[in-house]
Amino acid sequence: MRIDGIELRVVSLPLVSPFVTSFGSQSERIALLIRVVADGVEGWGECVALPEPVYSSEYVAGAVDVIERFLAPALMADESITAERVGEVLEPFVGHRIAKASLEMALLDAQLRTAHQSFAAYLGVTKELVPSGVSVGIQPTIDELVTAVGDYLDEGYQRIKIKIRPGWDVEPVRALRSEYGAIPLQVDANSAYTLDDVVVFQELDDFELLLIEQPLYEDDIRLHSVLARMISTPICLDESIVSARAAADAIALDAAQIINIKPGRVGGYLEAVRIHDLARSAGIPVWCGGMLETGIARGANAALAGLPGFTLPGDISASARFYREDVTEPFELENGCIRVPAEAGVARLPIPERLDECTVSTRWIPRVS
Ligand code: OSB
Ligand code: MG
Repeated sequence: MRIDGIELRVVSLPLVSPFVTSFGSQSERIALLIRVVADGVEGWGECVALPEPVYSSEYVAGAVDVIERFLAPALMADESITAERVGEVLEPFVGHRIAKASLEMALLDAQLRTAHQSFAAYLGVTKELVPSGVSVGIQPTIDELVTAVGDYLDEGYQRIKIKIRPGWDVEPVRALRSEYGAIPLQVDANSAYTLDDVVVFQELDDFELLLIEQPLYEDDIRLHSVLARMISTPICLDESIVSARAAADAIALDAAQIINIKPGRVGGYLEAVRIHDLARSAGIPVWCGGMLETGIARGANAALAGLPGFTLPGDISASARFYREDVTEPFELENGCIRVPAEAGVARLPIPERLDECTVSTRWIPRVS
């Protein structure tokens, strides 16, 4: 394809309630959307960076900058760029995987629209529904947590994940087990602990959690393998798995018994598939993580989660989990599942008036020659 130009659009969507994690509290989703025009066809992508570098080193304004200065010009210089070659063309630029992923997604969307092919068909996915889990933020009180989780269970969510941090870990889990019994339950620490906290994880071992997500720092792959030998609950890595190479290392070191695959964090859906493939051949279960996606990318995650190695429910909730009004038609829960989109393309298209309402800024990067 020959790219005519790339539009970067920052949007702001209020959240239905603040989302509190060990790295901070968010009450709106400021997101970067990508619209690429190539061979006269439009493709959409979503950049899942947060507005601040608190989950990963990437952030919205940084993604805009690196795309405008380096990534977009490199892609436009290649007159026959394809989504499959985005990774290699952008390889000289170190890091910035979330930004790269958003461009790959937009190009793949344009490509599949031209080919009248759905993302599921492209991936070879035939499942129509994938089980839906929900990520529950840190609540002001245990009672509020118990109520919030009860509401999600009533809605049909098939797995509950709660965010933990020092001081909000064993007691919230104990309360949920005593109120709801043997529900599928897991916790996510977002790197808030060190090996000195091993007693917390040993106490959590009593509660039959599905997994503990990212207890230690992003670059502590070796220390996760040390921790794994001291506890019985499986360790699942999120932040640490930035590429297929990192996944291979974590598996070889027994640092991850389970892997959370986020297409943005690993540089795109194509790298996500490679991680799925290598985890599957190593017998490591995977599930699809979330980054408060808008409707643009939510369905693409559902399609990815239709691959056979995704044997645990993902953080792919209904749009209403985060947004009263999304930029697209919302994704809804159907018997605790999200439907894998059957339409051509990767993205669900935004509703133009809705998009304009929540747009904060737009810039168009034209092709120069
Ligand atoms: O660690 O999985 C995480 C959201 C933003 C950044 C990191 C994480 C999360 C979530 C939300 O847990 C998952 C979702 O989008 O439903
Ligand atoms: Mg996580």
